[in-house]
Amino acid sequence: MTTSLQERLRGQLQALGFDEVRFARLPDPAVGAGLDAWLDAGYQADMAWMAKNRDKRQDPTRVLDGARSLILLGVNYWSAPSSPSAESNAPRWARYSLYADYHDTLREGLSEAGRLLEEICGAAPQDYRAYVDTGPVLERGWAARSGMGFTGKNAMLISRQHGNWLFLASVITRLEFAADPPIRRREVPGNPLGAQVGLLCGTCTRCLDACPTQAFARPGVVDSRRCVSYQTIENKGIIPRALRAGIGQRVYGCDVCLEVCPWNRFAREGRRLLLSARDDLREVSLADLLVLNPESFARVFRRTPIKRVKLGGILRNACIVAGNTGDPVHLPALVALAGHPLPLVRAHAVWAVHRLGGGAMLDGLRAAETDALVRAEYAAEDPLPA
Ligand code: B12
Repeated sequence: MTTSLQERLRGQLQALGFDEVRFARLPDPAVGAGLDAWLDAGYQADMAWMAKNRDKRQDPTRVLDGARSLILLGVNYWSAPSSPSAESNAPRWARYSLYADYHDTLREGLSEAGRLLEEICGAAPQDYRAYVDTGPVLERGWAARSGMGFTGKNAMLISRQHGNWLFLASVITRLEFAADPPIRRREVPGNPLGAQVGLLCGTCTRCLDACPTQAFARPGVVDSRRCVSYQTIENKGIIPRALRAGIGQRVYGCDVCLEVCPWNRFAREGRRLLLSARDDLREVSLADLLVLNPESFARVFRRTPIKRVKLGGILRNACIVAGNTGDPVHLPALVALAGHPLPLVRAHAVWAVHRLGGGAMLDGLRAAETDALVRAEYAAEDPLPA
């Protein structure tokens, strides 16, 4: 590709709403070097799909035969914090979830990107594949390789312009583009990820220290089993009792290791050309969440990423948050949830009721409980035979 065509493409993609547009050349085995160790340690928890396409994830040319380049795209989703909710125990949402589902909105941008590749660079539709999250591509590693930023000790791709508030997307293509250089190469001895982790972090360890569940196995390496983001979003089952207090008020995802990063001082409000804010979600109170039913769940969370955890998941998380408030005002709603049709919800409601000192309110339900997981929660609270 000539430099002028590559730069024209970059400019048009930026105009479309991609704040960062960078290029990398394939292959580069260094990018996938840490994946085996991560999977072998079991850090993917129950995300079996992470191990399934291991070879493809390590080498995008196995995803698209004859691929020569990757286009790495970043969308700034930072927006200044709005005034805090009047409710002191308001549920906290991962910042990214307060937008219409980025998988949908960025996908529209990616189909435009495909059209530009065809128009400007003469690509045929079979010459490229575009992904946001959805493909077996190590988006952060490749983004670091292309110099979009560096991999922080918090494992995030940190940009010097945007901090860690970038959504990433990628296009694998058979076209040949000139690679953008990584920020700087440096080996970090003893780090299994090899290159570059924490490159511009200096001695800062704020993210590692702030993690409420000690999820970092080492700098740059997240053990999903301990990560609040994994537990509240990806885990479909019981959340380990030992982690529940650390979840605090986080009802969906966790931004602690992002929020504390000093590089965010450079972040500026995004253009949001490819995003659609859902500020209405900030108004949803914990009390609202605890009485969600299938209809209200579908209505409130329509088109957001939160819908993926389904009603049972959000009620489960809300029970934990309610238990963590220490506020007995939530007891009536929690006792009602201890009789919910889903055992997953009942189990966490039982925990929360006990945590708020209302165990005696469950005597009738306890006697009638038949599900083994829920009975285990009763037994854990009160070791007398259930
Ligand atoms: C699985 C997954 C998770 C899992 C596991 C997280 C993890 N640390 O791997 C869970 C559910 C826990 C999770 C949580 C979150 N996630 Co997530 N997640 C993914 C997903 C689908 C795959 C990540 C993956 O491959 N992990 C495996 C490990 C081994 O890979 P890795 O950490 O990326 O490390 C590699 C590189 O860093 C590389 N490397 C490091 N430095 C360098 C330098 C050079 C030069 C080279 C060559 C290579 C290299 O070595 C490693 C191995 O190859 C990606 C989307 C995608 N397809 O990439 C989104 C993604 C990583 N998640 C994202 C987000 C936003 C989050 C959350 C912030 C959500 C939230 N608020 O709750 C948290 C953050 C947790 C954290 N600190 O990592 C964004 C990150 C954007 C960014 N700026 O970094 C992504 C890219 C989604 C997207 N399309 O925007 N996530």
